[in-house]
Amino acid sequence: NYSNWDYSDQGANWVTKFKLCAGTKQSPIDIKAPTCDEGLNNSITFTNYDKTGSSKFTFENNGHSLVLKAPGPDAKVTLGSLGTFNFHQLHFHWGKDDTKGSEHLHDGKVFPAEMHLVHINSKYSTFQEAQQNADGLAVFGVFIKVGQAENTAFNFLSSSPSLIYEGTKVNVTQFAINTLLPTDQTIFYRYKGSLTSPTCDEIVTWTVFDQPISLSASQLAQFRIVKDNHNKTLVDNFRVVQNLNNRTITYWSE
Ligand code: SG4
Ligand code: ZN
Repeated sequence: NYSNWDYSDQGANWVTKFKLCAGTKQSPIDIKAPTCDEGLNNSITFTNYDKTGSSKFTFENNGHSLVLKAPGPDAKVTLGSLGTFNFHQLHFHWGKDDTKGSEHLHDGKVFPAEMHLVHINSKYSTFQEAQQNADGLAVFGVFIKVGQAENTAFNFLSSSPSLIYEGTKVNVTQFAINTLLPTDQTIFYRYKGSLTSPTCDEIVTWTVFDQPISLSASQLAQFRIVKDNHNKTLVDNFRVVQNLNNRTITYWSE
């Protein structure tokens, strides 16, 4: 299972136990907008992101995060010449309080939480196969800020009291995934990086949206009641930012 690493031992321990975590193309990073290259003629095409299915999502506590899993590869994204990627699951990273929680930073700014939508390259049939390849995954990152209003697209978070313990799960009626995204999905940053937790494989094309989404304070509180793989409150489940090294970030604004 997942109990052989913790967010609290990410300093020396991850690198000792999981060699890939010492790589030079690691995630997350601080996205410094002024240093980015300008991208051209690229767009994200969403398929079935607007569809409500008859099957169910499962929403589950895996001891490191809350994960909403798709029943099948219905929703997908095409990233121009990079190919088509099937939606697999989404999960969250959050802080103990609103001063921290996101994995990526935006010009040094941290957000209270971040949502990751994980997609598998359609040329691979399993996650394990994708994990062997540099073009295996496309993960979308969405910054989460605190807003006044409840975000009704995230009503499924209200089932977190049933997900206190690692391994617990509930069914959620399938809804259109695009309701979770920022209203403007045409402004984003892209770079090549890694999974942000062990085994830190450098297999991810990251797309981080410029616009944050909002959750209410009480919705953010719904993350902070669940417990981790040691039965401790699951908070601060984010990795610290990694060096950019010899990488470029590309910025798209239309
Ligand atoms: C968190 O540990 C999630 O719980 C994992 O989700 C996720 O693993 C991991 O972060 C790394 O993913 O998008 N942050 S990330 O780079 O998505 C994967 C599950 O294990 C493979 C389901
Ligand atoms: Zn993540």
